[in-house]
Amino acid sequence: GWMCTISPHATSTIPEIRSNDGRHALMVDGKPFLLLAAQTNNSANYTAALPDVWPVVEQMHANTLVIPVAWEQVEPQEGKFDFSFVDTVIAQARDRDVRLVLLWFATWKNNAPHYAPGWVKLDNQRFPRVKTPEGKTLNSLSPHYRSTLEADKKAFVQLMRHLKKVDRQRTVIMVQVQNEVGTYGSARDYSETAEKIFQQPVPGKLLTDISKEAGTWREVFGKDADEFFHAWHIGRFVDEIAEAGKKEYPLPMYVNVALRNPYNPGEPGQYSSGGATDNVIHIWKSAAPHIDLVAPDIYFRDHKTATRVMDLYAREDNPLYIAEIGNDQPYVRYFFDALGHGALGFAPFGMDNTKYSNYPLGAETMDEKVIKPFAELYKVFGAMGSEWAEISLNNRTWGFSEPVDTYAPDKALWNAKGSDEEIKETRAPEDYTQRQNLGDWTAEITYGRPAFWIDPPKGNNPASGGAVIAELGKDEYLVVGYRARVSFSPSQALDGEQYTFERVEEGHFENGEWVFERVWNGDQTDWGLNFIYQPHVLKVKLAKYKTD
Ligand code: N0T
Repeated sequence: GWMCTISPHATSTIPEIRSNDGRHALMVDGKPFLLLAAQTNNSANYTAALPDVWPVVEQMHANTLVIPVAWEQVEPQEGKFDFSFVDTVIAQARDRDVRLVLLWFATWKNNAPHYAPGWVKLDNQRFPRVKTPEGKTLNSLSPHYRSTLEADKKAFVQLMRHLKKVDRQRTVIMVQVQNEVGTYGSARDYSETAEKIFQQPVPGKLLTDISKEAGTWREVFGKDADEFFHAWHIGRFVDEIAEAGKKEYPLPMYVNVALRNPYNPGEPGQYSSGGATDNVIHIWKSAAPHIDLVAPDIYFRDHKTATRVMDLYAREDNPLYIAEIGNDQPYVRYFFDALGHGALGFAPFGMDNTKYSNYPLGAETMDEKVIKPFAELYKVFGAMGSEWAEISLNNRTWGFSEPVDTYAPDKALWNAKGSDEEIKETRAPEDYTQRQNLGDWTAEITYGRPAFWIDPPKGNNPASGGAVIAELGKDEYLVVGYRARVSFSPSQALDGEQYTFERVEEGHFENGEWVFERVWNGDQTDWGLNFIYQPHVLKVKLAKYKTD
């Protein structure tokens, strides 16, 4: 139990990441907190835009707003700081009882210095850009210059100092350092300065952390050397900024990642080289110990790729947090996979009424139809956010979402094609069936099935179903599903046993305690647990029995 309540005005503990045996939670006010977030579009970081932001946050039932703070707005002239936007967004968030995650858009925003002040981005002498092997200058700042690092760090330190001063209530619960760092168009900086550093031996800490023998970057990493070098130096750069910021005020800090396609990655530079893509997470872990987590930005629409990304980023040494995900209908169901992977939270991108759309990454237009499916899930999980996050910290969880994508062929968007798998003309029931060994029991999840009888699954149109299962104790599970049937049968260990639901309770949580509402039985359980139009929260007790 975590019964202690805190008065809203008292100083509370600083948010932190807690880990238990490879599982993780974000602690806010001393309790696990599930981030049910909304991220604004870019350029919403001005007071004038906020009236277009809050209505969507409210309609979504989000408990957290993720919003940028730009270096150009807080330090428009060198050494002159202005945190008025930060103060405004904090005050408005408090009025609405919403928490904030702030995004520090500075040296790198999608690889470029677009959000750096003019005195930075126009002064290439003092703040040099990355050069290609051919000597072309790219619009991505190089990580190899103290001048750039010191300037960014100085501003970030001021931001964290300011937050410490004005935010005893911990309205701001986490900070993203930079945005999708890295460089498009080159694996690394090939300037003369960078070349000299590249010829030096690989730093001892990295060698130790990843168990490699000494040598130059090329000797140790071969063809990966250029990318790994860039990742290491951007990681070190970001880590020094995070470390200095945490010295002021130690909020959890993370970086978000412009992903490479895990099945078809292409070459570094075709994706943002130097960012914490799946092949360099180990480099980042060594380079940036003050970064609590590296978090994927998911814009792959297809099930196979989106869920593969979660497998890659949910690690014992890396809590999964979905820093961004497209806000279109196909992505909604991946919420269940995120929770199954023990995610700290989920932040669909572009959730505001600023009349912008990043289609085809997200939805074409922002309206009720975009908001509602998120709202349905957030309502249910918002009511048990703390309890879910505590369960997830301490227990095994499994998430499932409908595996067969349903985008129409004429809308075969480039980010929906996934792994170049053929789109099958005909589908078998097995395609709509997932099975998971939970230990003594095996769960089976099927989609698009009539609620009565055993007719085979045909999938929902559009694909929208999902379920999450948490192990509460022996033979006992918490199950939340949506547009899916969840059934249980004995695993190997109990093979051949007679079995039944002992009891299926629908209920909710209050102050950490399960509150029973009613027993599900009859039609609701005869064919498995049928989740229809809205998510339900069930506590399931399974049992075996003897017949002789
Ligand atoms: C994201 C957003 C915003 C599957 C795009 C995604 C946000 C940044 N960048 O709207 O700019 O600030 O973090 C890049 C996606 C690349 C294509 C992925 C293909």
